[in-house]
Amino acid sequence: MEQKLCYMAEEHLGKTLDACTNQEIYGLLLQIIKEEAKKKESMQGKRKLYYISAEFLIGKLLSNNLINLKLYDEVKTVLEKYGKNLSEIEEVEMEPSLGNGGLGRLAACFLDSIATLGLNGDGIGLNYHYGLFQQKFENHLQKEVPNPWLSEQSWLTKTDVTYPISFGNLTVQSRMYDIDVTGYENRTNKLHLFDIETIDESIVEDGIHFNKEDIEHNLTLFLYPDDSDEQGRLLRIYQQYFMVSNGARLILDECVARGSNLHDLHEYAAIQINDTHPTMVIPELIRLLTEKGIDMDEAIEIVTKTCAYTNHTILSEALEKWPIHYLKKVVPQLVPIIEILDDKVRRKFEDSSVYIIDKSDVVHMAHIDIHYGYSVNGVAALHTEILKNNELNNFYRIYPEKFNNKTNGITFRRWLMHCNHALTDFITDKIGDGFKKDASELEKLLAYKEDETVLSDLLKIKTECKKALVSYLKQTQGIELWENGIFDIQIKRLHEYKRQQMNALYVIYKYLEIKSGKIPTTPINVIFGAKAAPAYTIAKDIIHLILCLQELIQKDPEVHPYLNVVMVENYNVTLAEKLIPACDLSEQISLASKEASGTGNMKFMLNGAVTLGTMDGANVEIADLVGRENIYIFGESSQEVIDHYNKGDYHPNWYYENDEEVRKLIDFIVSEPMLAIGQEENLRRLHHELIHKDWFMTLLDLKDYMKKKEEAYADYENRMEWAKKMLTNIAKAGFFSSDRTIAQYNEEIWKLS
Ligand code: 26V
Repeated sequence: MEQKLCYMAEEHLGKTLDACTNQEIYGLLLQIIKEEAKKKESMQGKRKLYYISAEFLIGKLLSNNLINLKLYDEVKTVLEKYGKNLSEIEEVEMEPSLGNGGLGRLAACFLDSIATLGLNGDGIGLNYHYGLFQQKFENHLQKEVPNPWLSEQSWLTKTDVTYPISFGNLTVQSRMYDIDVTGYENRTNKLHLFDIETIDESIVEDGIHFNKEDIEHNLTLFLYPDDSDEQGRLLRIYQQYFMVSNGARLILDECVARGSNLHDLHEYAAIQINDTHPTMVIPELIRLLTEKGIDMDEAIEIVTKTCAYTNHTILSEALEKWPIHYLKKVVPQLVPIIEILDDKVRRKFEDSSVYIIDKSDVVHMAHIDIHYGYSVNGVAALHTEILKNNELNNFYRIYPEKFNNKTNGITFRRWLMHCNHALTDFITDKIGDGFKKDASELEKLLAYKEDETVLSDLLKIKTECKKALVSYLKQTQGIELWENGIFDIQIKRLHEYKRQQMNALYVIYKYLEIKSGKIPTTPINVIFGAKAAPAYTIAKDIIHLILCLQELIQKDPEVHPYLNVVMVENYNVTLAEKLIPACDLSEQISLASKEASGTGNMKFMLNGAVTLGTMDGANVEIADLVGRENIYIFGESSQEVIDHYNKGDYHPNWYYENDEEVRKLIDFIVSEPMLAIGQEENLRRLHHELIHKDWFMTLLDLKDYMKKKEEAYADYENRMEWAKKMLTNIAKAGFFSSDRTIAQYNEEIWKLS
């Protein structure tokens, strides 16, 4: 490696290695990694998986690829010899902005595990030039600006694959770009990202605004462009069809090249539809097959044997439905096919709730997936049960055999080996490195549960991670944290169901407590990270509340030494990698039944944080694994919550009127000191919302939450007992390796040969 790097520096840059800039070294490593990855490409496997997703939140790739190619230590040592620092070189890399939240990050973890397990499977998505917006804070408000992450030196490789893609009113020419997906000591797969060459970044002006009708120039500019108007919604359909039409053509071309006669397509391909955004791949494949001479009924059957659907949410606003006149405008060629698919359903079933096109002429995308796919899965045990028994019960009764659960997972390469070297070394030292390939081996750590030396070493590692975070945030965002304090962290998309507002109300409680002289034994850092969808008013008001509290507390010398509240700007994968290792208390406080799984909860657990959470999503499985003494559970159960919705008997006003303490916390939002810092309109709107609407029931669980959190903070003081909880959480995290999840997808859904 030393020779190679030195040679390349001379050859390409005419310099010695020590004279190269970090940017230049990054460029050299990029090239080396691409060469090494290429050596591990493989044609093995007849049936191939295609994972189609609107999002792939892959994070920076340099270290990840070095780890997976087993080059990390060697490269690091060589660079050190020449006075270079790998983590500084990492800072040069821009984080790809190809995802939004859990769904996109899951897709990235899955690609890593698919390659690691040696499975033949590629990702298919779009190459958004400005990705998801970049978040800025101005006057305590979120402002959105473009996120130009693409640069000259890039992991993308331009390919020769290009297709003409026709919409109702225009045809565009696509181009495929590939990113290598390196498996841990295994094969290299690909992430195929489609783009158009006529894209014009200069049409974006004033934040993230642009002409939404200028499809030839805007198609792949942004992930989830604002859909608060019709043009925005049409643009989403243009994007989705562009993604799946390219994907379908690629799949057919590849399968034919591998020997398929298309009648046997399902023997060559399994297509996993990641939520409903890629649903149009079903009618598109049917269309392409019939174009090639296969008759409609057979085409439908072939596609049904090939496609499988994953549901990631029960929130009705996220279950996509498109008025048929939108589809007629953007993709008229699909409309007759969707009508045939609907017609077949109507002939078979009387229950109109399972129709594809409803009586208002709206197309229910998930219904297409369920009728015309062979598998429907939820992403955690509880979520799948809710789908079967509530949300999708009418479908479950028709197709019980299609429904299955695949509890989510995370790749330990990124979420342990890359983001927490100290903990990885500590574990390796205790139980060997078998856990890197077989995560269940982490359980061996339980042998050290009573070993005080080991436990105090674990605490020391946590302290080191806190120090690293403190200095990183100081340097990059000018944020001050108490390194000797508790690190209480909530990082995830901002949504009312995730209840960041409940955490903020606790902050108010703590602020008032300290003001009244009740000083916490250990200083507390409450850290938030979250982007709100640009058109989601209340979510943005919650950000405003948190930023105002941040300032209020920072400027209050009575309180600030003991309580510190911060919201990191532009929360992304890179920040998550720094925040998670430093965390003591992991906030997973969604309203029970609403969080399909959560995957941050798993990352925190693996890094030795203890969860404070509701019995929701995968928290339920975490609680089962670690036992109630190693997790802080509060709040009403999913069944109780579902009953409240059914009966319509939750009235936040009741809590406000009848509980003086709750009223005090809520009224603080519009108190004088808050109004002196923030915008009256935003604070009043949120105040009103919490009292009169509160669709996600913040006040239902608030008191219980506050009590549990106090209990957790108190337990933190007994360091040895806390360290035992940490160790147990790490030891039991093995189940949440995405290698396990992917092995199950393969055994039960994909059956790749
Ligand atoms: C839906 C929509 C609807 C239109 C506006 C933009 C938009 C963006 C994303 C979505 C899909 C939401 C589904 C989602 O992200 N679900 C999350 O999936 C994670 C991985 O399975 C899971 O851990 C989280 O609990 C779940 O919320």
